[in-house]
Amino acid sequence: MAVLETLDLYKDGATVVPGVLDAKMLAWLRGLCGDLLRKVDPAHRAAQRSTGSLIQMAEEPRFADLIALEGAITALERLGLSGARFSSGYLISKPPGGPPLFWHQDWWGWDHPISYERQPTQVFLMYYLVDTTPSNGCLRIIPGSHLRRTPVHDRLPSAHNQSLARVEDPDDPVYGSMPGEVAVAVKAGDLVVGDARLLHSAYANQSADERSLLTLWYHPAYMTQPEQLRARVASIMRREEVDTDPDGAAIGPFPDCWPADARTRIADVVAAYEGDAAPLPWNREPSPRLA
Ligand SMILES: O=C(O)CCC(=O)C(=O)O
Repeated sequence: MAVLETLDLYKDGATVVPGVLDAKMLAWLRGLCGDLLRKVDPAHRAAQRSTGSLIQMAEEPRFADLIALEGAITALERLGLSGARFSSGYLISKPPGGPPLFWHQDWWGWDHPISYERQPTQVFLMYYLVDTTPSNGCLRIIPGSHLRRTPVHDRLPSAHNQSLARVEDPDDPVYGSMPGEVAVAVKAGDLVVGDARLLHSAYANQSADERSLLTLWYHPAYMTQPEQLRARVASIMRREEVDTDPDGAAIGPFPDCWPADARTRIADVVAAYEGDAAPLPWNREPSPRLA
């Protein structure tokens, strides 16, 4: 498999910013995530074999310091992504022996013309808590697939579904190698920034250790994004998306469900919306309109 030495966010759809988490923050996050993962229900693990267990950050106010992390906001600014606001995040853990993640892209706003512009409207910030390689389940991407339709788009079903998450058919090509794939191996504490439109996936975890990842969604230039988009983003953040996020309703509206001190720490970075525009319709079908 190919490994590119450097990745460009705009050209390739993702990039790596080294060492954004210092040793102290990394150790603290490993402790916190280890505690949370010990409580994961085995039934959830079975239902989420491909993705790995998913724990919403909205469930744990101690993630406030990561959501508002200055080093990450500065890294985004240096990448030309100022004014980014947070909507949601997950602790994703792939246990030893965990299968590959299915190929997918995460953008849901394909009905809006902004989806076809070079500047991303939604990016993931991924922090792996261990060094990653293709042997323990590192990220893999199809460079350029955020802006350009590729043969891989035509081989994929529409986004996530339960059968894919359970790996009911391990021979489905959606888990396999794809033409043009590139491995994104990182050091623990590096930050991977990626465009939500990018086709990506992760290798199987063939190691003896858990491969944990904290992934957070941010929306650059949020206050100048179209109102319909902001209305949808804010509704995702408040966990109102019961169709697409069945666990969300149980947690309660975010960030209101957090204690006041944690809410204060993230106040400047949350994707609030007070207007009355109708939310943009949810459409995760990778668009045939891509060039
Ligand atoms: O588990 C990984 O490495 C990638 C996770 C991912 O693709 C996602 O959160 O959309």
